[in-house]
Amino acid sequence: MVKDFIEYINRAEYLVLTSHESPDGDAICSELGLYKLLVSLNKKVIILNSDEAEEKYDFLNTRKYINQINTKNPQLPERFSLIVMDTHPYNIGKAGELLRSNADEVFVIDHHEDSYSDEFIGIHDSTASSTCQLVFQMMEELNFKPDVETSNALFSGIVYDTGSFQYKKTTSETFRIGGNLVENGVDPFTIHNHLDQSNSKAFLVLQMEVMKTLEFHLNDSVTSMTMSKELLKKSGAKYEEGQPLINLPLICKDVEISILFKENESGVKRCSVRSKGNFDCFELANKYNGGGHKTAAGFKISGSFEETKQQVLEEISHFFS
Ligand SMILES: [Mn+2]
Repeated sequence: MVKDFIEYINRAEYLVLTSHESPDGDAICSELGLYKLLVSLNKKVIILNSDEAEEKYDFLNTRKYINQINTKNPQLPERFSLIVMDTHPYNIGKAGELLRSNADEVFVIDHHEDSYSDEFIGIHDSTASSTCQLVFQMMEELNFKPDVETSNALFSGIVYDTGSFQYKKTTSETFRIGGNLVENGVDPFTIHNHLDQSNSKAFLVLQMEVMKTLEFHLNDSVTSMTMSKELLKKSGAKYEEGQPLINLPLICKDVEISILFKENESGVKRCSVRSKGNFDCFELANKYNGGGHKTAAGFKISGSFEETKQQVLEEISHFFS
């Protein structure tokens, strides 16, 4: 798989790395990791996303390395080769049109379940815990040893996508890589402090407000919550900060599936679904042209929250019958 990657970057004059809308920990950190690898190979490379990275990732120097369309536009060459990370090339948000239409070629590095057509070459391993894991494996094959800054990023991305080495795709390989990164100088306690204990007050208020919307369905085995743009405004939190809230109801033993309806500042509505492992969230999201993994998936909504809620609960009810 690394052979394809090497051939791809050797053909490229200039590389642009991008990822999905509202980039999460794995998206940002895998970009940072690959950026460092490409720089070490003397490639011209830039990271350009549709949306800004959350503030809590500032300790990884995201402001220095990552650009955003509209707010922090970099000088792009006329033509370039694109690398899409942690998502499908059609899911890269408002930067998508510019990036796809000016890219000579597209390469994908991803671990989501989505099946890719032959349209795109890339590294796609849905058994990997995270895109950061795939990036680390590529580094190893290319004999690149990440420095502390890069190791901190990769470790953070893995921690984010595995729920601190606990979710379903966590394997001995994930721990081996985690161990390697700690040997490189990562301090897990410092990372925990940055990722889990550095949220804003607004996030805490948002959590309280979203929890007030909690409803139980199907004999308490399913919960739904709604994070509207009004709640974002009321709390002062940013949309991206609301991402972890979907996990809260899963602390309850009766709850198998958690659904979060969310709306960003500009009114784009999404539905996220999480399960404890028996219910296939990807299969559900796929019916609505979304994507993800078995235990975590999501899709965009065109109708109202209420309408989608009824449809989704109807779909899920078959699973419990
Ligand atoms: Mn990921």
